[in-house]
Amino acid sequence: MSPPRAPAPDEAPSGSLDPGGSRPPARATRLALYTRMLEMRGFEKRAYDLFLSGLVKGTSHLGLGQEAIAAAFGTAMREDDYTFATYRGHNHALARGVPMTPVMGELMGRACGLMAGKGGSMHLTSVEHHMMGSYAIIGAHLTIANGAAWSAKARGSGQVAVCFFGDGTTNIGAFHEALNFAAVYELPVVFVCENNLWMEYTPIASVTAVARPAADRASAYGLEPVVLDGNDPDVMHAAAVAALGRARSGAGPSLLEALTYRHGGHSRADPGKYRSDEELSYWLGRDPVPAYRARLVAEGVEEAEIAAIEQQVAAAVDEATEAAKASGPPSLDLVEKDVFADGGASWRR
Ligand SMILES: Cc1ncc(C[n+]2csc(CCOP(=O)(O)OP(=O)(O)O)c2C)c(N)n1
Repeated sequence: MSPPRAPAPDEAPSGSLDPGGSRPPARATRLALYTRMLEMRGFEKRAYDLFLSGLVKGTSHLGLGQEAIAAAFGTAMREDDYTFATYRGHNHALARGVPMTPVMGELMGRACGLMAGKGGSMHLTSVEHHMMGSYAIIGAHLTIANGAAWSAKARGSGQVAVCFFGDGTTNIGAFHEALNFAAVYELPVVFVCENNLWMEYTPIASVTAVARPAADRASAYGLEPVVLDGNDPDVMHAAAVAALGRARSGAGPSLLEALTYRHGGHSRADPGKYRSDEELSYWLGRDPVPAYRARLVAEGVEEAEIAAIEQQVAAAVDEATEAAKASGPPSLDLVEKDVFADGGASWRR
């Protein structure tokens, strides 16, 4: 059997959560979307350079190319809505307003890091910003997002939990359990599948029974199938507004499949050579950052205004880099703080 071909975004089916034909966001929102995407792009490019110069320790997974999804949700969410992300979570932390310096410091294992330099790239959490963690175990956080959503529902707080995950996650049992549970209890949760066509080194299409790994499973849980152009910030923003509104109104969960592509390999040590030049150049031609810049200019935003944003973001990335470099390693006193082990492994008994 030949594997199903991944659909191109323009083949996407539409559901009522699909914002096709909706009006573009207001000018200020569009500038915010561009600014956020630039911050993510500048931050992660710098993180990669710091890795090459030996300053970023441990592994890291970049979301270069996938920025439109995080930026759209970060811009559309209420300040107290919850974010749950995977190990590919730098963009989602920045999208919630976590400042660059603690994120950069965390990647570099410095005392100024978000987790005091002890967690690294895959463990970014800031309860203050309602960034409820980046999770390394595939699928585990969908059920945790349900817990946050259930709590919000019980408290009547109006908060929504948004849970981001990759296409490979749709073949994990926890994905199906979480979708069923959320649908049965009508939880205020939005599940966002960032379908970048690849799992770790495996094309999702080669190991999945359906062509659209998230959307084609939606009807099993009474949900609409929605496939979106995940590289279009306007489309993603409209979809985020619709799904958040649906959750907040008590209508229950949504499952969105956003088609996108990671420009690099799976993790920092992977050059991603298993992908064809043709595929890579197709998706580099759909890079959301320059495409959105061109759209803004074509629609009347002054070059000077855009250039000022670009300068501001570049300066912020430099500042965060220098601040993180200037910070020392975590203090030894922290070694036994925030860990389960008590030194005697009594929890095993
Ligand atoms: C339960 C579990 N199984 C296997 C792994 C190993 N693993 C790490 S990343 C990955 C691929 C995940 O692909 P996808 O969900 O598409 O996310 P992406 O990396 O594309 O963002 C796998 C299998 C894991 N972390 N957790």
